[in-house]
Amino acid sequence: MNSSTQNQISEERAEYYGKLRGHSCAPLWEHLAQLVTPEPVITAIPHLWDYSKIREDLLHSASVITAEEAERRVLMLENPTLEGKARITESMYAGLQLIMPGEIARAHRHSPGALRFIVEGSGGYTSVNGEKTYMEPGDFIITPSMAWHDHGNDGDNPVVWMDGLDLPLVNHIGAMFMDHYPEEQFPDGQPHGDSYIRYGSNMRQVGATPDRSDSPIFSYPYAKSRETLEKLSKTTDWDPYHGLKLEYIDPTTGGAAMSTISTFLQLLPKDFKTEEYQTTENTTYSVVEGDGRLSVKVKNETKVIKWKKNDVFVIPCWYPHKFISNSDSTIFSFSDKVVQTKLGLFRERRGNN
Ligand code: GTQ
Repeated sequence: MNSSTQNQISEERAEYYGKLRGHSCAPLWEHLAQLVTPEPVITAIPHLWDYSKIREDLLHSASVITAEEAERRVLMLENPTLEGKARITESMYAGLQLIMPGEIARAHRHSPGALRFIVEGSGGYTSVNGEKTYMEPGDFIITPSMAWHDHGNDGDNPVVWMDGLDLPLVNHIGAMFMDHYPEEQFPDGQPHGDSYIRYGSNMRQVGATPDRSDSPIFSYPYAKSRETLEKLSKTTDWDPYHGLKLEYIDPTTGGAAMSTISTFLQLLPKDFKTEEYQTTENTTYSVVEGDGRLSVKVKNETKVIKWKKNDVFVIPCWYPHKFISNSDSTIFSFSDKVVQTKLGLFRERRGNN
């Protein structure tokens, strides 16, 4: 084919494509290779937020805006490649929320589900449908889709937690709803700890059927989960890819505690090195105790990310990675695994073959 015939074809095609655009159509054959790829092509990158550095920015926010004015005074953690998109990974949102003593973040509800993972401070609480739950560092709290919730701080020091929401997923689908409660706070209903008493002892009242798709337990206290990890570590083999990793579950179903977000707490003992692992999960981590490194392959280069207490870091879909701990470490994490599993999309690769 000589070049003038080729030019003629491309001109002909360009004209044809232009006409297609006018009819809201497009030629798949020009896009197929970018659309359907042999392996995931991910924009988000592995990244770490150093808490010792952003803590100052976060505390500064208290002098810039009140919780009342902000409604939620949160620094969003945006993946560097997803700037302006309110995403820490393609599917999940994360932020650090600050409540100063005496402040109240007013009651609202929304279709995205949310979790809180407490980073520092005592005396903070979340009220979920009128059940007040006080929160301590390391506690994991659920505010299910469309549950009324407000936050406050009855203590003497700033309280900080990580918010994790399925906001990008809900936004993508479009099923976004939000209401403000007419009062600042939802009226007190059940006493503090009620849901834990009802559902936290592997028993339930005859005839009791929880009416939602998330765990009826709002709060999973760290003291209990940490003790479980400690005791299990004496009797259980270490998983070469995860150390000792426990998933928070809904005690009424045995499934994930939240319907759209998987949540985990894992223990890596001092000097533990995990084997290379790759997963379609998009995972956000919050370090509770200890320090170590993450070795992650980004386009054939190995990037080393150092993590320590209170840092947040992300490993998006399909980046091969290994953990190396310097000291006994516990790490909380949340991901979209439960959604991927329900859709039949979850994949993992253990080892490097
Ligand atoms: O606490 O309800 O980080 O609605 C983002 C949206 C927290 C919350 C966020 C929210 C909340």
